[in-house]
Amino acid sequence: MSTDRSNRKSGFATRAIHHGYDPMTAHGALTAPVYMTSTYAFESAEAGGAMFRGEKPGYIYGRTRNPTQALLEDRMAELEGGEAALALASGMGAISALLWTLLEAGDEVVVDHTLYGNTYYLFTKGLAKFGVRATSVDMTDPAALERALTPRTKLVYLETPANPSLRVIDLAAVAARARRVGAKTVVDNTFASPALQRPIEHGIDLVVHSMTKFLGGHGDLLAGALIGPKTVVDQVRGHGLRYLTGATIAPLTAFLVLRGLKTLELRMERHSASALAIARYLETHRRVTWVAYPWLDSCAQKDVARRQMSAGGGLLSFELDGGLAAGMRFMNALKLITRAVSLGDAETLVQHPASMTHAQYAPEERAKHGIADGLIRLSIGLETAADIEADLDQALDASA
Ligand code: 3LM
Repeated sequence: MSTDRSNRKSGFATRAIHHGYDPMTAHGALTAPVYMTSTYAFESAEAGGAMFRGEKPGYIYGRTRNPTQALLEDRMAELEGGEAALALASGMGAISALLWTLLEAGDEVVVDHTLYGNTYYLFTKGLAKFGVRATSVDMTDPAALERALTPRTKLVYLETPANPSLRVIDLAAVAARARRVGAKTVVDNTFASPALQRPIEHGIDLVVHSMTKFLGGHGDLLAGALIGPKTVVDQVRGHGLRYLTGATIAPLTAFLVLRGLKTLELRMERHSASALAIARYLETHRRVTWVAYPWLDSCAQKDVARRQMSAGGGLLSFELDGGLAAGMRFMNALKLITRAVSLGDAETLVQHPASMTHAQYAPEERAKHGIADGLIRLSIGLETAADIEADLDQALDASA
């Protein structure tokens, strides 16, 4: 079905529901088919050979491509405003397939100060084994990034808002500086999702996602994505996915992410509205020492956030008076809110980064990277906001 019946570009939600699929190509089925197949028949022996040589288009084998996956890829490229996309088995699958494809021994990468724990580990421990050097800088200060760039810098990598500190980084400022030394920029857009922020529109080259989170949206799958220039996406499919990782998304998982995308905009609006209300509530609570949320007036990067995001998203972090011990009592006193890692689900989730998602960092590294030991991260779900707030309220009282 064409989503563009006039010259006017369809809105985000319309494209998230319709882009790339015409029911008339599949017996009128409203929902796109799930192709549960590992391999594909060749019309002739010669045709198979031609497909392997890249002379004839078509599907060969399920590790690199499946029609349900292809629809998800078309839709993700459309929503992020990129030329092409690749869907993979997990966020870490997407990140590692990309890095292993683009980097080689002797290359340097510059990464932001605060990254998801396993991404940090991949850069500082994983890639180091293969001769790639990662330098970490505070990219909220573009001058610090500028000083760290060298002629050997191949990639500049960041998350914004960052996990778990919610620091916001100026995408256009990073893109401009990296371009001067010919380095590619990669942004992990998991926290915002394309409904709230599209890094490519700000000059960023490549976007990665953990689709496990807001894009899937229901806590029932693991998946990842990479969006960017077709040449790079093809290269990652042909190397990073095909033989460096084999991190293939399952057809049924691709279907579930497509289903999640249909309600993405609606969910992000609700996640953001509830998270802002709760961030404001926490900020005024006598037991809370500080709250990090991009849409708060107290956010140091609030102007940048408002320039490049359309709402603050569903994540917030805070610390209690009494630090770590008080935080643990608070988490254990929660009744509605679930103690669990991950984020972007319908359920509100709470976790302690220092001992959970960011336990990969050594304690002194966490301190250096702005991940306080007492920091608590909330992923605000889709429940009635007053119920989330009431649970926080009773747990804050109980943890005093
Ligand atoms: C978490 N994060 O709770 P998968 N990029 C970002 C992420 O937050 C994550 C990934 C990539 C969490 C998962 S921690 C044990 C649970 C910004 C994951 C990796 O491979 O799909 O999990 O994505 O913060």
